[in-house]
Amino acid sequence: MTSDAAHRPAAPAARHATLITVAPTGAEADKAAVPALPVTLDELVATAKECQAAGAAVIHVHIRDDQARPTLDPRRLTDTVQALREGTDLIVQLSTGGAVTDSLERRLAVLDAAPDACSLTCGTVNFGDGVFMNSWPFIRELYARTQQLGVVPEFELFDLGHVSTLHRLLGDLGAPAGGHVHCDLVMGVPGGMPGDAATLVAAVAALPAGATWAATGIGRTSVPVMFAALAAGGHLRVGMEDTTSFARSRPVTGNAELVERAATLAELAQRPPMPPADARTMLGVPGLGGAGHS
Ligand code: KMH
Ligand code: ZN
Repeated sequence: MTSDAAHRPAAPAARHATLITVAPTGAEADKAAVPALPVTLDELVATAKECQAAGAAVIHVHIRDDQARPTLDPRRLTDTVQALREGTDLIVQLSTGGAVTDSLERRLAVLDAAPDACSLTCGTVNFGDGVFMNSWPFIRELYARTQQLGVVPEFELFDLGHVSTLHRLLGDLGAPAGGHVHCDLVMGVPGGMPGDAATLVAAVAALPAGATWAATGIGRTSVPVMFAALAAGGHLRVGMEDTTSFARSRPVTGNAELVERAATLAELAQRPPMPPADARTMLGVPGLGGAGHS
């Protein structure tokens, strides 16, 4: 299936640098089991600053409540966007996926916090023992809202069928806010596409023409997916949302070390980390004038 929605291809410079997204928290890891997980606003901002210094340009954000449980509380989301803008130059991408237990209304309302960007998953997927629900009407409604509000979506693709749905979405509703299509292949979720090079190449071949893409491998697929993505000319997402082990029997000590490793590999691939300002240009995210943006 193809889509011919006109959208802006990435500038050539995008091929010479690596966009690194950090996903520091997620909705699944348990703070009690993973003490290094950033769950408070202070912890999140501190992590964000470290990750920016290490080479990240985008932060994919899930937040927690006072008991460190995942939440989509509107006030907390707004405060989080503001604090990250004040403290960093990172593109603030709020998760609209939340946790598998979140209601669709709450997930749609995430956009009211006015982030720069948001995740937008293009289909339902088994997610461990749960089901991550993304029906076609929900995907359409969420996408239309991103267009109305000018929030730049990142299309999250957990399976090859999600790529077909992305084509359908662009064909029906046109180009995204910002004018450019950027995707994230989320690989190795139990229930989704496997995290290996052959699957990555197949998924990339099916993407809309001119789209840019990153990949992230869940758990032990993290490192092989990183190598495969760099070899295929893609960008990277890393973070404790996706893996809490740095290596076999070696827990992650903090998100910054995952970003540092990604940045090192990107340098070796001769595509060094992309600064946040260049990432804004590539993705079509407007610049901001806050304290973190001086
Ligand atoms: N926590 C997963 C159920 C997203 O952020 O948009 C969904 C997820 C995707 O993490
Ligand atoms: Zn997420």
